This record gives sequence, structure tokens and C-alpha cells, in this order.
Amino acid sequence: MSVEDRATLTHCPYCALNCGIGLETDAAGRLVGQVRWKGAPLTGGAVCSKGSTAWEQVPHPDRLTRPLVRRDGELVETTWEDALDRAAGGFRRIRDEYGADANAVLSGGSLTNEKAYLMGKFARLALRTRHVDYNGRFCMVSAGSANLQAFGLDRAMTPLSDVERADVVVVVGANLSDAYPVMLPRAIHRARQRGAQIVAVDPRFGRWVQDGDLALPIRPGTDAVLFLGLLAEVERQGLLDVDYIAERTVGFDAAIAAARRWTPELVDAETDIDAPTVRHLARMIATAGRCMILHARGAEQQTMGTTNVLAMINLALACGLPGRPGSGIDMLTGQRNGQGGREWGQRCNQLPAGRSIEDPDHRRVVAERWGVRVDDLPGAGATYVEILQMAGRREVRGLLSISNNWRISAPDLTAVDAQADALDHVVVIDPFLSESAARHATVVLPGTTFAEEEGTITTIEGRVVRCDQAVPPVPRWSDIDIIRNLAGRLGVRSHFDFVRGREVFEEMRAMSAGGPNDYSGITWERARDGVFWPCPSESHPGTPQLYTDRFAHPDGKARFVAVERVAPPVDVDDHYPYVLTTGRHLAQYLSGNQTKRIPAQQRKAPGPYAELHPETAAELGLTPDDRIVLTSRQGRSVVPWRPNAGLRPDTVFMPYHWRECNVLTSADLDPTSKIPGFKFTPVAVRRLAAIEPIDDDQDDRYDAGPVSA
Ligand SMILES: Nc1nc2c(c(=O)[nH]1)N[C@H]1C(S)=C(S)[C@@H](COP(=O)(O)OP(=O)(O)OC[C@H]3O[C@@H](n4cnc5c(=O)[nH]c(N)nc54)[C@H](O)[C@@H]3O)O[C@H]1N2
Ligand SMILES: Nc1nc2c(c(=O)[nH]1)N[C@H]1C(S)=C(S)[C@@H](COP(=O)(O)OP(=O)(O)OC[C@H]3O[C@@H](n4cnc5c(=O)[nH]c(N)nc54)[C@H](O)[C@@H]3O)O[C@H]1N2
Ligand code: SF4
Ligand SMILES: [Mo]
Repeated sequence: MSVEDRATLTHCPYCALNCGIGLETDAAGRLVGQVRWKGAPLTGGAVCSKGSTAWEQVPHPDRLTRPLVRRDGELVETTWEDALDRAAGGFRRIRDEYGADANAVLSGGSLTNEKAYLMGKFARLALRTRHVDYNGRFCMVSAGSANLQAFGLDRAMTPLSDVERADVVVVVGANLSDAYPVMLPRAIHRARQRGAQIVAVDPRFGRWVQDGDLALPIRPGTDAVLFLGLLAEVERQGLLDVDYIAERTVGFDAAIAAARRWTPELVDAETDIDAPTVRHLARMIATAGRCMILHARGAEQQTMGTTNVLAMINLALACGLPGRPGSGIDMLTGQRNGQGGREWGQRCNQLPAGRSIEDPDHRRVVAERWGVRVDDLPGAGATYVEILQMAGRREVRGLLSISNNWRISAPDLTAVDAQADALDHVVVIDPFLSESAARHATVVLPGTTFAEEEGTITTIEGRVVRCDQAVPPVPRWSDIDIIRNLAGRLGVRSHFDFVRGREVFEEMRAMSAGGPNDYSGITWERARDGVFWPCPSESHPGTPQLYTDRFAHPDGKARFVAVERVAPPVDVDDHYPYVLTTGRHLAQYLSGNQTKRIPAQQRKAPGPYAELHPETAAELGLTPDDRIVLTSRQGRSVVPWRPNAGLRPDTVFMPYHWRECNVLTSADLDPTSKIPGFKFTPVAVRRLAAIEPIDDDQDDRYDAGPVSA
């Protein structure tokens, strides 16, 4: 029997590679395991250890099965009716007393497209608030804003299957070994075996970087300088693709004028990448038959993240890479539905299908298709960190949260706790009690896991794929049921009268017709094998490769955007001499509210730690069993340390899955994308003295965990 016949086909709930898996149920309909789905798009049945244990979260004993409400400071079980009444009643009271914008919604990039769409719609039509944002604000928005400015769309342009055919692959700030363990390291290795030159621009090298690769240990926060210098050098060497620049782009003169002062020597002084290497790399990229540039959060989660990406795009355009099959510049999206999650209107400035909330035509189309008056659609609102800050000032008083966990993942956690403490009414929908819900929720509604619902997600490549439902939700209701029931209590049920994912998907297809992210030709059936948007009709094959003939701006041309080097707002100094940069461990996923509960994952990464270069550790007089004290302007953490000779000696790396990390980071934001600078925090490091008490500001009263009735 084929896997299609004996298993329910779906996709891994964690990262954006969306590895396809088959879920197996027993005769009684219980989930019992998972099998390989060899026909899965892109990854062909491969999974990493997180993916192979993902199903264990579904029947997990920690699952929330009944709603909780806070009484006398404690969360206690209650009925669904009571919890939904209180949840909706709290928002209604706040709206009556303080106005609709005193409620806010925080949503997430792990949700299916259908739920992301419903959350944006719920904020606008049920709560009628401007303030709805999502945790992709911590992730994809620098890449997104740069791509929108340069190309007019926010999606990877070239399919990842092309990586293995490239002659040069430049990977900027992506840890493929831990964050994209399936498919990408192998594609890079295949390219390497074919003779391709692999380039890694990163202050820390993962296992995927090998001998013979050009490994460039860049000084954190200086990516724009490197790419400005490369652009200038391509011109100096006479290697510009002048025909492409003339025919397919605008804005080159201003961009090159801003770049020219960056001689290889100046680049060296800022980035620590030496001048001969800058010259060599410029020539290599400009003369490659096929060149792919891949970038992830290293250069993007910076207070100048948008600038960094624009600087990379300018180089790519100058060399004629975008739109040339087998070449291009791709952002590597992170979360399960990091792509679809940023298309369907759960962002503060966005309406469904990539439409802008400020564009009168877009507003009119959406209002018409929703059957509401244009004036009833709120305008643009605040972003994630700004919403928390507004809570601290009591401008926002009610919060509906789904699929995010600010008490681990937001920057400057001590401040965040105080901000969220000031909220009057917090409703959290989550399958597991998160640290955020444990401390801040007034109502907790048990959420849905990936195996308990149907829906679509849009992969790292922009391919819309389908997730089938294997088992009924462990709690009585699914996330979609919860949204419908809350909407009913707020008097707008007719706009949310959906039970199944595919019903929502049909509304979305119609909604997207003619919009920037057109899904209208993607049927439920076609989504089985996956279809790349835009796909404007059922006979259209979809669009794996973007921009072959024209870019998405009205005139069809790409924009060079002139950029200057922007320094981090606070640099290292004598008090905080090291740069803390943060990221991932292979075994854990984001705030860990799912993976920390799975024994195989937890054994591999049981708790926080920091990595130091062995020379740095020697200078600090550390022995292997020592713990270190990390101090930043925001906070202090005590953690064990590990040596990593592949890390810059002036840089400390910490995986971010535990609170110890984000108590140190700052809430300084990129002015355009409003992403926090997670990858650059000046810190002091010292050995913890043997007799020193550990008064960390970690508060274990609010650990995520099972609740007893
Ligand atoms: N195991 C696991 N996999 C995941 C996730 C997870 O939580 N766990 N999360 C998923 C998500 S949501 C995302 S967004 C992706 C993230 O995927 P990545 O962005 O690849 O992962 P990070 O570990 O955040 O690492 C970013 C890289 O940037 C480097 N870096 C730091 N500062 C700089 C800098 O200034 N310049 C440059 N050029 N590089 C720098 C770091 O050393 C690191 O190698 O991973 C996805 N995959
Ligand atoms: N220092 C530092 N901080 C970072 C980063 C970094 O690199 N460094 N990376 C940032 C990045 S890239 C990201 S993407 C963010 C993400 O950060 P978070 O917002 O914390 O993401 P998750 O851990 O996925 O939180 C999601 C919550 O949603 C729940 N959940 C998952 N799926 C569903 C669902 O379908 N329905 C419901 N109801 N609940 C669901 C999970 O149980 C979990 O409690 O963290 C950011 N924070
Ligand atoms: S976590 Fe990512 S790489 Fe691992 S199985 Fe899931 S989708 Fe694939
Ligand atoms: Mo992310």
C-alpha cells in the first residue's frame, strides 16, 4: 500500500522547509507515528530529528484540554462557554470604555494561511482595532521590506532546487546546519562536488561550511559595508551587467554613487574581510555563470536589517542575477508558514493577499469582498514591539494572542514582562501552556496542533501546499472553531462562519484574485503537490521562478535603492566589549513550547548556554565547568559555556530558546521593518565566582508546563 493510501499527508510543523510527512493512525483512530512521504515536494521524504518526533506533541500529556481562567492570581479550569464569554466580554468592555484601538492582536507565522487570514479579519472586523501584528516581525520583515522596495513582491525568487546547479553560492548569515538541516546543506554539497565555489559570510561557521569554502568571518553588524564595497568593486573591475541595468532596472546611478567610497581597504577596516578577498569575491560573483545569494536572519535581525538586504540586492542587480534562471538572491524564510503568514493580512499595515492597508484601491477591493464599508476598515496600526510598549503605557489594554510566546522570543524581556503585566485582559490560544500564558493570560483557550486540522501553508519557496487532518482536536474545538465562537460573541459571526480549513481557503482564493499574491488558480486538489503563487487561473502552472520577464513594479523594472552604512545604535565599548549574537540549536524550535516537551529533543539541548572562542575563554580564565555571567545594558544571565573555534573571538553566540538570551537583547528597532536587532548586543562576559549567589532575574514561578486541575 502506498503512503498516500495508508497515512495522512501533511507537513512538519516547525521550520519553513516544510518537510512532507505521513501521519499514521491505528484502528481506533489514534495517532501512533509517522512515515516517510517520498513524494513530498522539495524534501522528498527527508526529515530532521525535530520532524521525526513532531507527532509526539499531538497526544502529549501536557496538552491543554480544557480552558483556563485566572482567579485570585491562579489559572483554573473552566467550561468552554465560560471561557469564551469572558474572553469576548473582556474585549467588548475595553472597546466600550477606551475605544477599539485599546485592544490588540498578536498572531504568528506558524499558523496555516487560513488561520492567519482569519486573525487579520478578526482584528479588523470583530475587534475593529488597527493593532494586529505577528511574530514574523521578529523574523522576515527586513527581507520583506527590502524585496518589496526592490522587486515589488515579498517572496523568494528562485526555487531552491537550483542551488545545486549554481557555480557560486553565497550564504549570508544563515546557519544551514542547525536551521535548515534538510535539503539545503545537501544541495550546497552537491554544488561543491560539481566544482562550485561556496562562500559563507558569517561571524560563526556551522558544520555545513567545509574546507575549500570561502569562509568570511565578518564583524557582526557590517554586512551593508561588505556589499557596498562589492558593488563598487564590480564597477571598478568593469564587470557591471550594463545591458541588464539599463533594460531591467532604475536607480542605479544613485546606488553606485553611494557605494563608490567603499574601497576594499575601507571595507577591510569595517568588516575584517581583507581587501584582496573583496576584490576576488566581486570578480567571482560578477563572472559566475550561475550565482545564488542566500540570506537568513544574520544580516536581517539588525537595526539596519533592511539596509543590509538592500545592499545585497543592489549587488545582485548590478550583476544581473534576479530573474535569470539558476541565479538570483533568495531570502530563507524561517517559520513553518513564515511565507504565507506574511501574506494574509495579519500584519499591521497589510490586508489579505499582500495588499496594503493604506492603498485606497486595495482597501476598496477588500471591503467589497468582505461586504463591509471601506470606512469600517481600520488603518495601519502598531508593530509587535510597539504594541507591547503601548501596553506598558496603558494605551493597549486587551490582547488576543495566538501562536507566539513573547516571554522567550521578544527582545528585552525584563521590560516586556512589565509591559504585559500592565494589560487588563489577555486571551491566549495555545496547545500548551506557554511562559507568556502562565504569567499574563486571563483566559487560556486550548489550541490546535498541526495534525488536528486541515489547511494550507506556503513554503520557503512560495509554494502553496496542503496539510490534511489526521485526528480530531484533543480539545473540544479547533482554532477555527474558537475564532468563530469569539466572533459570534462579538456580533459578527456571519463573517467567520467556517468549520473547515478548505472553506476558508475558498474565500481566500476569491479574495486574492487580481492581488499581489494571487492564489485564485490554486485549488485544494492542486495544493497536494504544491503550486507556486502567483497562479491566477486553474489552468495556470504556477510561477516557480519569478521575474524572468518583468519585476512586479508597475513599470516592470527593479529598483536599486541607494543605501549608506548604518552603524548599530549602541556599539561595543570598554564596559561591554563583546558582541552577543543569537540564534538556534538544531534540536529546539523557537521558544521551545513544543520541542522542549519532546524527550528526544530535550536530551539533545536541555538548557541555555553560550559559546565562546577558545582564546576568549582562555583570556577570561575559564575552565570547562565554569559558568559565565553575561551582562548587557538590558540585563544579566548566568549560563554554562562551550568552546567554538569557528566563532569570532570578539563575539559570543547564544541559542535563543531560553529566557537567558532575550533578557540581554535590546528593543532597538530597524526604522523601516521594525525588526529588533537580535543579532547585535554589546555585552560584558566574566567567570562566575565559585561563591557568588545566582540572583538571575529568571522567575520559575511562570515556567511553561502542565497545569493540574
Ligand atoms: N533547529 C531550528 N531550526 C529553525 C528554527 C529553530 O528555532 N530551530 N527556526 C526557524 C526560523 S523561524 C528561522 S527565522 C530560521 C533562522 O535561520 P538562520 O538565520 O539561519 O538561523 P540563526 O541561528 O538565527 O542564525 C543566523 C546566522 O547568522 C549569523 N550572524 C550573526 N550575526 C551576523 C551578522 O552580523 N552578519 C552575518 N552575515 N551573519 C550573522 C549567525 O552566526 C548564524 O550563523 O531558522 C528556522 N529553522
Ligand atoms: N534573541 C533572539 N530572539 C529571537 C530570534 C533570534 O534569532 N534571536 N528569532 C526570532 C524569530 S526568527 C522568530 S520566528 C520568533 C518566534 O518566536 P515565538 O513567537 O515565540 O514562536 P513560537 O515558539 O513558535 O511560539 C509559538 C507559540 O505558538 C504555539 N503554536 C504553534 N502553532 C500553533 C497553532 O497552530 N495554533 C495555536 N493556537 N498555537 C500554536 C506554540 O505552542 C508556542 O507556544 O522569535 C524571535 N526571537
Ligand atoms: S524542522 Fe524543518 S528541516 Fe526538520 S523536519 Fe521539520 S521542516 Fe524539515
Ligand atoms: Mo523566524
